[in-house]
Amino acid sequence: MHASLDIALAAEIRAQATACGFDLCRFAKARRATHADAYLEWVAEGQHGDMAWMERNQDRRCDPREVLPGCATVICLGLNYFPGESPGHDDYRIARYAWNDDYHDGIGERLKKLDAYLQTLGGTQRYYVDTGPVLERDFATDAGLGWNGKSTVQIHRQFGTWLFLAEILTTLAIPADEPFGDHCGKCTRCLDACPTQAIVSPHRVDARRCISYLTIENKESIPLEFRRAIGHRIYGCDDCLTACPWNRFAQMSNEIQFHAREEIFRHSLRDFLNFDDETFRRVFAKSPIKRIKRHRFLRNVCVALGNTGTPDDLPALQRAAQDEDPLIAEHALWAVGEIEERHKTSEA
Ligand code: B12
Ligand code: SF4
Ligand code: SF4
Repeated sequence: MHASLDIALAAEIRAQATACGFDLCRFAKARRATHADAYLEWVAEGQHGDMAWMERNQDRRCDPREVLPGCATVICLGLNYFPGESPGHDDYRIARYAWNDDYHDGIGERLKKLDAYLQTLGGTQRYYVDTGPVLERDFATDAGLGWNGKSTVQIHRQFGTWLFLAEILTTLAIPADEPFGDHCGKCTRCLDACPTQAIVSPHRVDARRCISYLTIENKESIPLEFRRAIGHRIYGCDDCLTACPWNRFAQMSNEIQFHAREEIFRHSLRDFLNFDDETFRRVFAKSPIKRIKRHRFLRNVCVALGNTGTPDDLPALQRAAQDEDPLIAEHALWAVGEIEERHKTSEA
């Protein structure tokens, strides 16, 4: 194809991506991921913890051409989800991406629309948001959709860290964009801010130490060594994001769907202990929090209560310590012990 036609095609696809509701659209050449070896090492060292799906399909994850034969371009898309500051009290913290609806649903719809358009151009596509076998941040970095911060979070000069990523693998050959370059400089704020020292070196997170992993992906008991550091975070963690100076440019997302849902912030930690399955499913309908189910959510609530609770919380926790779910019972018992110990120390 003639070069100017290529450029016109790229501009047209970008315009369609904007029309579908994406804030950013850049192009990377489909090839073996630049930092594929970093991923292979990460898995070989067991830093993915129990996320067994990160071990599978390694060839596919390292190279989009293994996912889509004939793949020529990775279309990298970004969506600003910044919902602003916490709408209510600070009794508990929830990672910003979970302040409202699950992004997988809304973004999936947009990708479908863009795919339909690309089909009219003769392209064959696969599209993903989060759950596909794609090293999303590596291709975003190649495409100049921001850069990969030392926290491993993808940062954009206009939106800071508050970006969801998605991509479309396509057989269409679209001219690749230039990388933006690394703009972290000498800063180490994210490494210093991490409560569990999970950013073990620049661009490397040991998921087993990360509060996002411990409170969301981890299905088991939370290891004792991390419980106090979790503080009052009950779902995910944003500390390496909020620490990032590039967020001074962050702007509220245009999507109301990502703004804080009041219902999620209306409760006290202790209230959550009274949630039965039905209440849990109603309050967290469409929210990503629903994904961890009541028992893992209450596990997290017990840890937060253990760290911040007072003797007034003891009766509710003692009841939870009798819960038929052993995960809840064990964490509630731990919380009782922590509050009693703090109380004894403060009385002495
Ligand atoms: C597994 C996973 C996790 C795990 C592991 C995180 C991790 N750092 O690996 C856990 C559960 C801990 C997690 C946490 C979070 N996650 Co997550 N997660 C993923 C997932 C599914 C795979 C990531 C992966 O492949 N990890 C393996 C490692 C090796 O890859 P990587 O961290 O992406 O690292 C790449 C780059 O760092 C680069 N690289 C490596 N070394 C170097 C060196 C240099 C110099 C450069 C330039 C690049 C570079 O190459 C690596 C391999 O490609 C992606 C979606 C996807 N399919 O990519 C979402 C994703 C990364 N998560 C996301 C989010 C929002 C989060 C949280 C912010 C949620 C929260 N608030 O609680 C935290 C952030 C924690 C953090 N510091 O990363 C977003 C991030 C968006 C963004 N702007 O970066 C993604 C992209 C989902 C999405 N589609 O939007 N996550
Ligand atoms: S999300 Fe929290 S625990 Fe995980 S690396 Fe960032 S600051 Fe550390
Ligand atoms: S806090 Fe500093 S080092 Fe970390 S990602 Fe942001 S700019 Fe880079």
